[in-house]
Amino acid sequence: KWLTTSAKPNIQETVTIKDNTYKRDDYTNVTDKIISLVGRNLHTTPKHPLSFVRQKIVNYFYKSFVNARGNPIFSVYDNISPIVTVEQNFDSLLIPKNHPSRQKSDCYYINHDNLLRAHTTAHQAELIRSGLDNFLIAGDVYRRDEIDRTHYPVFHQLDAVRLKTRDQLFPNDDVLKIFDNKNKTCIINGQAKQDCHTLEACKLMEHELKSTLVGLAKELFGENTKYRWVDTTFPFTQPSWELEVFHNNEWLELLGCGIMIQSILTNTGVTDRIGWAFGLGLERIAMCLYQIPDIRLFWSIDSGFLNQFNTEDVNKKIIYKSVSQYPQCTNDISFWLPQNKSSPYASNDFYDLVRSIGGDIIEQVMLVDQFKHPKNGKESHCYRIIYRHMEKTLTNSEVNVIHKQIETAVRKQLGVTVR
Ligand code: FA5
Ligand code: MG
Repeated sequence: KWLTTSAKPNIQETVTIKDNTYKRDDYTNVTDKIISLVGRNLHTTPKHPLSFVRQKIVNYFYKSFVNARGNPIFSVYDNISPIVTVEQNFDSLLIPKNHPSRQKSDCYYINHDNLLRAHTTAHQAELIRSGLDNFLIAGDVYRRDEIDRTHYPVFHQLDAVRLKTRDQLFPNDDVLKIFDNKNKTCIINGQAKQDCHTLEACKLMEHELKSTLVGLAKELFGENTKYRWVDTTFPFTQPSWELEVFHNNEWLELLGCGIMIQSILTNTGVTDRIGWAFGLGLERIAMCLYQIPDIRLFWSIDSGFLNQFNTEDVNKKIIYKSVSQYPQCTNDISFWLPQNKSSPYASNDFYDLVRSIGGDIIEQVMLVDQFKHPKNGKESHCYRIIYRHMEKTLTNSEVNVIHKQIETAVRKQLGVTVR
């Protein structure tokens, strides 16, 4: 008896995700609600809209890049565990130690060393090290963020990497080179190429990357799709761009991309290739393609949603028909923030708590008022919580029960004083 109890791990000191157990520490902020979503694999669920979008993109790459025998050259990884190390998610991509994307307020950390990946780019270095030149990675990614119709703490990304040797980049040419050590910084259209690359290698890669992605946008949204390139920066590419498409009268950011920073390749042992890479979000594309109004719907197990995608044909034109919009219920909550300087209050902690308790009936949480008392310096926040069920009308008393639970939980767990 004595033996069995002492051999059991203390539940409070560990986190268990998909049969793996991790030690908790002061970095642990992953919630039970989030853990419950690990392994749903919507991107590979048959007849799911996110799976259709993944298949359409994979098919486009299969047909666009073939070898001399007509076989696809891209391989696809869509089943890699989302539990990654800090090294995979950040260090291997040269993301600086003080970069905001590493903050506890933005990521779901399991502990100091492990987190739920914040992008599928987390796997690019290990796949390159394993010897691959052309691959796609699709998977679920986890970010602490605001709550509204286009943001959910779990969404899905698809990344691509393509590496080319000198001979592949400049076929039938003996003179042109990828690398040039003497070359100085060179600014093209406001963006510097990497010093180690020749201008012609960088430009040729940019051209293949951009024409591939414009081709993809047209494949998904139609030949007449309006698009534009926007300069941006990522720690792991240079130059870097975002592709935006014009949809429903607004510009929508589809993806980020660029020429891979050369030292990412040399760190994996690749010294003779130049690479391009991109990462896109599957939800945004699916929301446009099928006119799905709210990102929570992808998680619905209601037949009213799923039956509308009940087809074997990934290219079938489907327009989602709203199962009539059920009414919203709005309820505000105001509280004084704790004045503990060592663990400062973060809105994302509140958003997670609301999501943990209210689940998918939380449509949106807005910070509607902030106030600092002029005399005692105490700060208060007022949030508006919008409740709406996707499949039925919520009653006031149902909402009140949950709202009360939220009040109790914020008082206990965040140390605030509800006003
Ligand atoms: C990245 O995640 C980079 N890893 C992309 C990348 C890969 C750049 C390789 C260069 C080379 P970003 O955070 O911007 O970048 O996200 C990429 C795409 O994911 C966005 O363009 C968007 O389509 C989608 N996305 C980002 N955040 C969300 C969100 N909260 N909800 C839904 N989709 C999102
Ligand atoms: Mg972005």
